[in-house]
Amino acid sequence: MRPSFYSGWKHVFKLDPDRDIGDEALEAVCASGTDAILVGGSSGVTFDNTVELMSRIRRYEVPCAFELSDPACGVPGFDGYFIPSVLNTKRAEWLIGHHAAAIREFGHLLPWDSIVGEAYLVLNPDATVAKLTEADADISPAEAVAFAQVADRLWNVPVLYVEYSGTFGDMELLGTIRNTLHQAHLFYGGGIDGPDKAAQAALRADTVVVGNIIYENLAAALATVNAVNQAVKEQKDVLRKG
Ligand code: 1GP
Repeated sequence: MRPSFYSGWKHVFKLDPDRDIGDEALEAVCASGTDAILVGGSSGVTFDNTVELMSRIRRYEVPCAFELSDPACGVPGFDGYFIPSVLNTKRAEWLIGHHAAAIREFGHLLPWDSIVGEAYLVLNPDATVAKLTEADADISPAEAVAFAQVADRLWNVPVLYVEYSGTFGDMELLGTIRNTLHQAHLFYGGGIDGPDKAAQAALRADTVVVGNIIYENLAAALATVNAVNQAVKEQKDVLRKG
């Protein structure tokens, strides 16, 4: 059976171990009513800064998962682990090579019951993750949908993550991708700077990921929790009545 610890998440905050967050802000984030905290970052993530952030988040009841992209940062104690692959990378190691090498070495240590594969579709060429993985982010909507279908239909990935990190994405494309998905759970992240954009994304993705704005405008970040829940509720009401 696949792990499904993430299946009810509508809203998550993503915290970067390589960025500073004060105790008060962290408490506000963890007690905000978000469904989970996702720990991860594209650069500067180490075992030590991951342990430190996890132990601070662990003071609160909110579920906490980790995007594990470097086996050297395999910190135990999270509620779940996502192992990312980049669908549209030009370099095979970011799709499968690093994963195979890590499993060869550490596979016997991995808590498989709480590990989920996460297929990233990186669509902002300026994002750090796009540069790091040499993702071919300037692709047409039809190509993006095709990548999503490979992940969903051919590979049966549990999670498809449409990643626009740093900029707000094409909501029409996100909706199209969602409509083509057969089984994958859809994460959306990128450029959500307040309730309006959070609500738009919530109408199209299963889980909305809010990152950078936490560090820039905490009040706006916190307002996204209610916006997502409200949008999901209104959508359900419409579907029920229709
Ligand atoms: C980053 O998708 C997340 O991996 C969130 O993006 O930082 O732009 O909110 P932002």
